[in-house]
Amino acid sequence: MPDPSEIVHRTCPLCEAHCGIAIEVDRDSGTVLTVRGDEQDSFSRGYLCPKAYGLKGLHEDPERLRRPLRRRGTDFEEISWEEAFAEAADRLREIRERHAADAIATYLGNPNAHDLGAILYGATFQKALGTRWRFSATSVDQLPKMVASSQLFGAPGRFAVPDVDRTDYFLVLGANPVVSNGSLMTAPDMPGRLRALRERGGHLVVVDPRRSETAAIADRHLFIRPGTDAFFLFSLVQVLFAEDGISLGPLEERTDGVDELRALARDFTPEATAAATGIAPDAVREIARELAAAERAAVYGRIGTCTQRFGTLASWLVDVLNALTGNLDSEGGVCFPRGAATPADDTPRKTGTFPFGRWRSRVRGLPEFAGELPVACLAEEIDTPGADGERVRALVTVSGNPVLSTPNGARLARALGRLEFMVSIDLYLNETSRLADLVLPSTGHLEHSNYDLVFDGVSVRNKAHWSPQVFAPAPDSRHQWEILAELAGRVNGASADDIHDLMIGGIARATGLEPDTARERGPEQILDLMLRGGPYRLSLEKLEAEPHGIDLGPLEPGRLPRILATASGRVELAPALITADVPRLRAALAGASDPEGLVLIGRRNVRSNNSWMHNVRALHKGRDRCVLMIHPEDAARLDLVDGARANVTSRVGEVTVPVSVTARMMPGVVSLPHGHGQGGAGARQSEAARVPGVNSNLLSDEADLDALSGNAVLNGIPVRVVPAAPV
Ligand SMILES: Nc1nc2c(c(=O)[nH]1)N[C@H]1C(S)=C(S)[C@@H](COP(=O)(O)OP(=O)(O)OC[C@H]3O[C@@H](n4cnc5c(=O)[nH]c(N)nc54)[C@H](O)[C@@H]3O)O[C@H]1N2
Ligand SMILES: Nc1nc2c(c(=O)[nH]1)N[C@H]1C(S)=C(S)[C@@H](COP(=O)(O)OP(=O)(O)OC[C@H]3O[C@@H](n4cnc5c(=O)[nH]c(N)nc54)[C@H](O)[C@@H]3O)O[C@H]1N2
Ligand code: SF4
Ligand SMILES: [Mo]
Repeated sequence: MPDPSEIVHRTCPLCEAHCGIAIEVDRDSGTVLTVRGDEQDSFSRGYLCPKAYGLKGLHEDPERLRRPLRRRGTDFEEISWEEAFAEAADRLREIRERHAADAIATYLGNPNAHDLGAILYGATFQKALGTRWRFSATSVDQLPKMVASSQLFGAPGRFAVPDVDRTDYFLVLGANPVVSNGSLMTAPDMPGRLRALRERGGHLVVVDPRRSETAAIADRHLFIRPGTDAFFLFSLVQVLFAEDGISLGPLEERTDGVDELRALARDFTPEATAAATGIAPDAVREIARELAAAERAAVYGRIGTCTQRFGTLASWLVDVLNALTGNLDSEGGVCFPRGAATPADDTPRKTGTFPFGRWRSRVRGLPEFAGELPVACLAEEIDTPGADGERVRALVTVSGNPVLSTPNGARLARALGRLEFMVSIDLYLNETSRLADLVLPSTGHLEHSNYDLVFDGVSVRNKAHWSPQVFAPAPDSRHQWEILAELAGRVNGASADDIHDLMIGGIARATGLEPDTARERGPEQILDLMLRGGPYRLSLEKLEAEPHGIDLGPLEPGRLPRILATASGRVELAPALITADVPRLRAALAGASDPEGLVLIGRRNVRSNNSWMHNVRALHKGRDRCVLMIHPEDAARLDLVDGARANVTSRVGEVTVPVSVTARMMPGVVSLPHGHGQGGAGARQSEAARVPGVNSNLLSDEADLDALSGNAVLNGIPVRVVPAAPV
């Protein structure tokens, strides 16, 4: 008997690290035998985290949906794809005609960014609907960083990425890459890379209200009061100016706003901000001096610095510090990666002041950015009465679970129940899709090919890695891009092929190249054209020949002048949109928050991915991870002991959870992970629902935003904690 097992090499699509993996499969049974790290992948060198093995569980999960479902009362019935597409398109068209294009909202979740087909066709699908009411996980994530980049560098997607393999000094705020494996910083094996940094004599400094897994391996950890990073960062800037620590390096000639910054930072002395941040003035001065003295340093902030009240100011100040210390666009500092599927000529096609607030949400007047509105206002756009054409009546969710992932999930779930029509493109019947009229499941992660298009743009090394399909798709199934193309076509009386031809035509014109017609219509044909038109003149064929990926070298310093898209053609260190928010920060310093009150922050767990993958038993089993961490002094004051249950209340909701008493928390701060609370009538994830935990976004407040960007505040939520009544 021939051995039916075979090893397929590709990348793991589950998080931004995109580790190279070797999947051993049994072709006869269509099952995964093993998932290993690919030792020959020059980027990930065999690293993987426990989640990668979850690919097997996901592929084989009997509760993963394979066929379209239609709501029937409180349950669902399977229907054919033709019925599903016809019904979705008819209802959407009808709502658009009766009300307005803006009566249909869309919500794109995080996994879209990890799927080539979804990236390419998702944007086209949204355009085809013609709505301006577009929402996504961006506004519970990196929106502040995008607003900051748009003003500093002229483009929202130009992220300065830490050159982590060559830096000597790494200052990390509000990120826990040892667990999350890095974000807006694609770097497989962050634990190994941080170890290597220390082994070569470098320093890792972590600023976090919790002694996180990353803080635990750092040279220095500073507790910070949640939401006060902008104060701390401004103090660093103030010290740099006061002590002549500024040195912009080669970018000096291309940078504006330095004098304005000096003036803005003047009052934020370490003494003035210490009470708010909880960081002693001496510590601030030491860090400022170390940053200035380090040959090569990188400052990096992520979820904790974005999803807070001053998210944009904090994100901006992170890059300001990189610039002022000569580390922007510099080896071992922060750099701008160059993706293989980006235009070879990367001088910006459009320059100017990046637009902001071209339209506003109906109820609260929140600003549009890059074509989207903040998701914190989705519920009110549905549940607030309004005239025809003014109110959201229908919703399409694409790989998203906003009921668990966005603020005030309870209100959102109620609002979704009031829609005239809702479609969810999702792999599962979960807390969101269970409220839909139609659920359209796409093929599983191993049933389609992939390319990490988005994450090439934030990678700590330039590289290109093709991921072939591992298994043939289940019979009569549809890829995500096929679903999106079909719907995009049908709502406008066109075909999926028309949609594809339109897309590829655009890229052919931009690159001056002809598509490879030997390849079928679809994302592969489009990617091939993008690669051939890209800076390394690759092609899909060349990628297919390199199963362990192609290393395109370290980050290139000195790229920024060429790619700057600001109106001035210079780095705008003090852009008007952002500096206009500084008075709000100053006012907050004057009225510093109630030090007696507790505030809630979030965390991630290495065995799950936001709100999903909880149905994979191999990952989900074991102890309950949805516990409230609290400092011993706070626990004693509140009469809570380890393992006891507590009621946690915020302005908008209440949950009851077990507590874990630990000195790893800063006093006055409690931590609860997000992405838990699975279940609800109609949901079909029995393993997840076995130990569901609670939805931390029942506590996050849809009214509490980073006022500048509209991003949700998911860290620093005022809460009251009391012992729960015995059950
Ligand atoms: N309190 C709090 N809330 C948070 C955060 C936090 O730190 N604290 N983090 C925020 C962040 S950073 C993010 S990115 C968001 C995430 O928010 P979302 O993107 O809304 O939620 P996910 O939990 O990622 O859910 C992904 C959904 O996609 C489905 N899915 C997975 N893969 C595929 C696929 O290939 N095709 C299809 N069709 N469906 C698929 C899953 O079943 C699941 O329903 O959550 C945010 N919410
Ligand atoms: N295992 C696993 N990996 C993941 C995910 C997952 O759910 N599970 N999600 C993926 C996604 S979508 C993303 S966006 C990334 C996010 O990746 P990271 O940005 O690394 O996110 P977290 O792990 O939530 O770490 C945020 C840290 O900020 C701290 N923090 C909270 N509030 C503040 C504050 O006000 N100031 C400061 N300085 N710190 C604060 C928290 O204590 C926490 O340690 O992770 C990705 N990787
Ligand atoms: S860190 Fe884990 S989940 Fe992320 S890509 Fe690597 S193996 Fe996959
Ligand atoms: Mo995220």
